[in-house]
Amino acid sequence: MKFSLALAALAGAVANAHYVFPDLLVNGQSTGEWKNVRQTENYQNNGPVTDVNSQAIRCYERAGRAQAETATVAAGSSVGFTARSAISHPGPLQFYMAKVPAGQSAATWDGSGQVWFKIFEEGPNIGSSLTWPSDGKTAVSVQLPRSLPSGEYLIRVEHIALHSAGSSGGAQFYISCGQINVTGGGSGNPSPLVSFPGAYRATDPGILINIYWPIPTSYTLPGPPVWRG
Ligand SMILES: *[C@@H]1O[C@H](CO)[C@@H](O)[C@H](O)[C@H]1NC(C)=O
Ligand SMILES: [Cu+2]
Repeated sequence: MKFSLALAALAGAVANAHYVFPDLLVNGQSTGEWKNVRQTENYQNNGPVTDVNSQAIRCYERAGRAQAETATVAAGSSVGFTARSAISHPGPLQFYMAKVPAGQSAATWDGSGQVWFKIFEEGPNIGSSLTWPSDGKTAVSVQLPRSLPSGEYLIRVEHIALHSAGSSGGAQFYISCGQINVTGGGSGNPSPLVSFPGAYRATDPGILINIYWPIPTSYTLPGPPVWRG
């Protein structure tokens, strides 16, 4: 009994430092909690994904969740996510998107295959220590490229916590996927395309890294280069 109480207390302490991305933001306005965002496995305990080769690295969605709805968003709009309670670990922020294949819908498509492209990446400011612009934020957003073709997409937010990343498997991935229907888009050709899992290795220099000592003089974001539209 004492043992389980101690474990429960420990779990509580750890959960407080973790976070989830539950609400979609369209032009800064929340559309509701887990409404246009697929409910994640960690929706109660806020815990991270640590295995880059797991299915969870894609959207971390909870088996048996209620189906999310798809939000209509104009190309060029700001789309983002709330972070609950806040991004409380140091690390990079990235956004990816994947176009839903013809004949499928954002509500049910699983996001498999070499379909994901990166639309945003944010590394550290490097000085006498690394500082991360996302630190402490309760919401994060990105502008959708105006040349993005119209249609349904998954949009994936990813914050990688690097405080324990000096040993393999120590990086913590916080992920959500939103479902959007882009209107008024263009004729861009998003690339390069990667898969999740597949895009990352546990040994990537931006994933297996001691961010404290020796103080890094550079930082390499994991994944493909950003598609600039
Ligand atoms: C996406 O937007 C198009 C154009 O307005 C519309 O025809 C289609 O029904 C929408 N799909 C969804 C799933 O909202
Ligand atoms: Cu944490």
